[in-house]
Amino acid sequence: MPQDQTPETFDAVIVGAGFNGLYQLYRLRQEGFSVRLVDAAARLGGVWHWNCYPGARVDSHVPNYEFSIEAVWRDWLWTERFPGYEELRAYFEHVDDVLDLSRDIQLNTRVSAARFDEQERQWQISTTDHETLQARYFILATGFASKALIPDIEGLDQFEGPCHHTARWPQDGLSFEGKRVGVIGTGASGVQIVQEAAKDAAHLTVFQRTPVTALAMQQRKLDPAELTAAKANYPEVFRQRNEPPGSFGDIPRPTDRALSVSAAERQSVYEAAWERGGFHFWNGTFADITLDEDANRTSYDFWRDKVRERIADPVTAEILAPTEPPYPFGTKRPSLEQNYYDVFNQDNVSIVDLLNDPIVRVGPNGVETATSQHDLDILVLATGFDANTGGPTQIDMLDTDGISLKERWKSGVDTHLGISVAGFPNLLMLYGPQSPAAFCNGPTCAELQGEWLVNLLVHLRSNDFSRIESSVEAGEEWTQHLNRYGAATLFPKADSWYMSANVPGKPRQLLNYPGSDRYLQKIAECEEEGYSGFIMS
Ligand code: NA7
Repeated sequence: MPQDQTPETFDAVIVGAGFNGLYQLYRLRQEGFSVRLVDAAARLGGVWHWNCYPGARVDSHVPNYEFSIEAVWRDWLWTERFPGYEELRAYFEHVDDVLDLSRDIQLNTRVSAARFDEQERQWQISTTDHETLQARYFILATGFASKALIPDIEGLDQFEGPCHHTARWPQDGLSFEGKRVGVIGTGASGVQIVQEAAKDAAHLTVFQRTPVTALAMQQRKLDPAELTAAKANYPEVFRQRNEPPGSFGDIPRPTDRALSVSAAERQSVYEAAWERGGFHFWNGTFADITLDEDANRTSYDFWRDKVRERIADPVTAEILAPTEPPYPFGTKRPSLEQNYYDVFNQDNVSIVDLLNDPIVRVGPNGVETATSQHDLDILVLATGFDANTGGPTQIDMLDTDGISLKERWKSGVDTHLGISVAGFPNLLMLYGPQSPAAFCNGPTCAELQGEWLVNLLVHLRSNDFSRIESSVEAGEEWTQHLNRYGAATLFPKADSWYMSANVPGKPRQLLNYPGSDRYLQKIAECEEEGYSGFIMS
């Protein structure tokens, strides 16, 4: 639309067509708000549009990673316990069909900037196509993994073959068959793509900086009859998921401490969790795994021994699963694997330990490390994200003093409840920095934090308020609370993206609230106190 025409005006503009943005659209519309949802991607699904590399799949098992809305789950059958990106994309189409969302969604549209008009109490939101939208409330549902992290490696742009970040994978695919493939990075994306590339690459070289503590996925095909029968219990499963402690309805929160039971009992708890697969081993063993170093060590040792028995070469085993923990178990996100450790026994797969043999540069033909040249046809960057803050700060937004959000957060993030930033009136975030985000299953958070936000907007409307802003003090208090809370855990001991430590120069700070139940309590208290920390007018 030409700039001189009057922009379309909405009660709310939402950015992001993942679980959070879609739920918010669905619910706000039900409450009678006019809403437009905008997403840069060509389809719904958020990360599942961008992450279409071979092997991309979710790490939450069925039925956790889906909406608890009966009209949506009733007729939807997953085929695998941990669905892959194609099936997830189909699920989002199903959600769209059932909830009739697309009529209020604008795809292929990237929001570039936003300014708050104090007079009108509205956000003016600009897109890269020079369109402007107006909205009273500007809601960011940009997720924690929307800005890919391209590593700063000398000569990376000189590489002559295809070179792609996993989250910017070509939508029409890329074959590894008969190619010499290099993968930099061994987080969840690296693990998944390595398993696929090992199948048909002529040679696969994995460049590992920090070992991942990948857990047995225990993937399996789902039988439609079995799944249909299981739905009889879905209301209860989702009730458990959506009530404290929440997150995964079928992983009961453990209460025992690891060292308060006998070694034999501990071993059997670990074995059982391992057999159940997925995050059971991370979240479902003992209460103090991410709190106490001695307890933590017992889980690391179990993991290490479990993994090492599958790796033939002792040197490779020490690189992949070192005798001493590289960081406390579980303080970097444990990926899920199917045959990750086995592929290193194949003749066509090798690993480079970057801690001892760092990358010096990338050249036209491959990667040069301190000791060797690795010739490659394809280079994969599985190097992760500018997590948590990358989404919001990609939008050029100014606070009431004219300072950009990016500038404001250069020295550290300061939000109220991970939802609002002082100086940015009527800007609200879902799944944002300093909320549980990556510690809370996406759809669960979308529904629980999402409902809270819907209530807030209804409250503002019924009180004839048109402006809401959190106070500076509330932001400082929340940051201190989160820092204190985090300091009582082992999370600060790892250089993880939870700690913002994966991006050079980013202030070290825990950006995900470790405890979705406690968080839910906090936002409920805020609401009960008439939205404490917020100034409404
Ligand atoms: P992650 O988990 O951030 O993994 C990124 C990997 O890339 C990790 O192994 C990093 O090593 C490595 N990395 C990053 N930069 C470099 C450079 N410059 N050189 C070598 N290696 C590097 O991202 P994923 O995409 O795998 O997963 C993200 C999450 O999204 C996932 O857990 C799901 O929850 C969804 P490091 O550990 O920093 O030493």
